[in-house]
Amino acid sequence: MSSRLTGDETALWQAAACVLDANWTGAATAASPALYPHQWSWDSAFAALGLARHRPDRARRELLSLFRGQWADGMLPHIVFNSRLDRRAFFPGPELWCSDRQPAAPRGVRTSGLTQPPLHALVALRLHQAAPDRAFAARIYPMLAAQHRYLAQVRDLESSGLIAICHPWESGLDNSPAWDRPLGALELPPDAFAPARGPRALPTGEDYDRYVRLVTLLRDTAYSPGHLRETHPFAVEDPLVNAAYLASTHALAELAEIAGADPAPHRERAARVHEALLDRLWDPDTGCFRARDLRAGRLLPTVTIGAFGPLLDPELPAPIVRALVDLLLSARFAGAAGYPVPTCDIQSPAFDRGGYWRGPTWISTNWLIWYGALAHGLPVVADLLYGSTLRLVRQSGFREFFDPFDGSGRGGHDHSWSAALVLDLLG
Ligand code: 9WN
Repeated sequence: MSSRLTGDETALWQAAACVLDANWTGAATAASPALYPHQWSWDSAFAALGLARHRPDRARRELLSLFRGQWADGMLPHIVFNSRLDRRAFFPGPELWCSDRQPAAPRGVRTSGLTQPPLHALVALRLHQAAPDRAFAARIYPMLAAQHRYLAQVRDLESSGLIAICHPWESGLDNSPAWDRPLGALELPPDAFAPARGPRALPTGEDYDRYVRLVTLLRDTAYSPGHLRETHPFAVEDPLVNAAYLASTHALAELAEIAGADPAPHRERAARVHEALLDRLWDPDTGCFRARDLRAGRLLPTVTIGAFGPLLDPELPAPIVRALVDLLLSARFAGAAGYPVPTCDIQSPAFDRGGYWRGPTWISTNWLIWYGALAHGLPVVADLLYGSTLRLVRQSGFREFFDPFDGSGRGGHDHSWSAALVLDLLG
């Protein structure tokens, strides 16, 4: 804990550290004790950032434990199931994915068959910068390189440089209005049915049937690259996912140097992703980034929090940075929300202040924008994000998400990334 914290900040720091301690399973951090008792991929990356401030040895174990779930083709799954938990602890559990029947999946650990925003190399580099450990860097580098190889070889569906998600869950922003069109276009078989899920039901109904339908299509084709490229109905290049990929590709180049490997291929890839982000996802007419639906061949209409993801690109041209800041501070986002940043444009008909990723403010997305703003030398934006994020947890605790107008807490309690990222913010 930093010695320059005020008494109030010290109390917040200690409360956040308690949440991470309580959610530690012995090898990893449960994303949320009651709702998400397993290890989720991007949650784990965020948890590691908090652990680095609190228990650095656990931060490294967190990442290594996640990579136990890595498939032989490099795919890093979005859930690594805790085998000690009852199989009813979470739906959908391991049975939906059948990883035990996939030749590429690891033995002895059950996982999902999807991935999530690849923030891990960025986080591994930050761990190294906070407490240099060459042996850890050398150990994790090949795993990260394999993850990135998989993304470049299997997920760059149009050889554009950008990676595609093939399920809303892969974005981390499950029910974001960004996915309404491609999800709505998905045909459901007449008997589609998804069982009710565990202790809460968000999102539900037809959306959920579609999520399960997409998994079924992937699983029944053995998660094959050919199916993804040619026929899978949901294929989207998302600005937030690709910005995370870009930031991690830069970090991977630095980790390669630390590990004694060649950074050049990562630098080349980063240059390509940067170009493709601008060419394919920047919409000059509306002055913002949008996700691209590869199946329909067009940009998706709703402006969401994903639009700000490219602030993670260190080479984003200054006029574009300015346009993003204007949008962020406008009445469509932070300008109208008492507790920014809402996850959807407030003026969009799809905005829903309580609707999970359709409006509420989340600590994870606030942290990403804060981090990008700092890197671009935008202290006003960074301070706004820092202040509003701490206000949220002071007022409502380490909740899963928050009402963007009154800051009330929603969803799960003691959510790991809400605690971890507050530790990182407090420094
Ligand atoms: C699906 C664990 C995860 C987060 C996601 C969040 C939610 C799962 C769900 O919880 O997703 O993977 O069942 O809704 O949307 O970002 O990683 O916290």
